[in-house]
Amino acid sequence: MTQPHQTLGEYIIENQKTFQYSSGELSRLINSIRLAAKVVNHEVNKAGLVDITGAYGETNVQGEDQQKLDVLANELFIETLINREIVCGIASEEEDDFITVKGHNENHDNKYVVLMDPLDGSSNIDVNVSVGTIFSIYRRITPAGEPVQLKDFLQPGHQQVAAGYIIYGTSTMLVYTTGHGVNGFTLNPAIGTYYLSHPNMQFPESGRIYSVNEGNYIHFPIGVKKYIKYCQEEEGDRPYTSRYIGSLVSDIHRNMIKGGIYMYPKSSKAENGKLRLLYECNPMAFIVEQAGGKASDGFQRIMDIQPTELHERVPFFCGSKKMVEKAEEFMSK
Ligand code: AHM
Ligand code: MG
Repeated sequence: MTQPHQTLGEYIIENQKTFQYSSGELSRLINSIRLAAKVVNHEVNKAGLVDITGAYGETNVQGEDQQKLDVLANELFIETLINREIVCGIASEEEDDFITVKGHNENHDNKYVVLMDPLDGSSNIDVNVSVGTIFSIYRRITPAGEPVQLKDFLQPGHQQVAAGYIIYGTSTMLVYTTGHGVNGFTLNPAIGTYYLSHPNMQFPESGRIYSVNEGNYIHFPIGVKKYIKYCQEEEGDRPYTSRYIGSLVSDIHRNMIKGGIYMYPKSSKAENGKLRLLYECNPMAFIVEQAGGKASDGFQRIMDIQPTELHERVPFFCGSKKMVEKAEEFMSK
């Protein structure tokens, strides 16, 4: 039962027994993400004070400008996970290839792999707009004891055992699921503790917000264009409100609380859209579905897609169930 002012630490311990395999390993893993997130939060918050923002001069594997805080967040999460010896592998949006991690006594006995986008929406940092961290956890499919392999990372999203995000916003929140609903914890920065502030988060079945980069409108498929026009029509509870931060975690977090749809469709400029299946879409899809929403590529469930490469991209539509269904209806025509 939820108690008032329950901390994340208490919640993790209390709910450990609900995991299918409750060896405590997953709890320790989530604990280390919680720790790294606090450090990243500290860095993000002081970004305006120290000369830490701005392009780092390198580009990441997708050829985009990488910013200093991306690099820092990436290092911090990887370091924490390696030091705690609780995963067998890590894949990150900021790394070309996956990282093999050795466990205690240099063995390969650990069971979990973590995939993450250490700092999503980082182009927003310079302008003091919310950014986020996204993580996704799977059990390895290759036998423990051997080094982790690519196939351990290329699992469809429905195999996730946990997923979550941290939103560095007006307050910092950690929202995650282990397949038993979604819970949100807010950081009290004065004492460095996360408290359960949003128990059992639920996506409203329908909503009145649509979130899409309309600057790409001309390049969208006809079905998407028609759905956007539908959102803007004067009828019933429409027109809907347009809200787009350009920071995936923030846009979805808001829509989960208020009701809405987030879209990053394919376009004539980018045939699979922009977002990455493994680091962004699958973890967000798991959370969205666990909160009663829906996530699709416009035609099929995101979490049923069999990944073929680490950095693959996929069109993404997620949010209130009825709204995503409506968008799919327009696309199927
Ligand atoms: P990033 O991983 O390089 O930060 O890109 C992902 C971000 C999402 O947070 C956001 O929803 C989207 O890119 C915005 O893209 P655009 O500027 O094309 O609308
Ligand atoms: Mg990203």
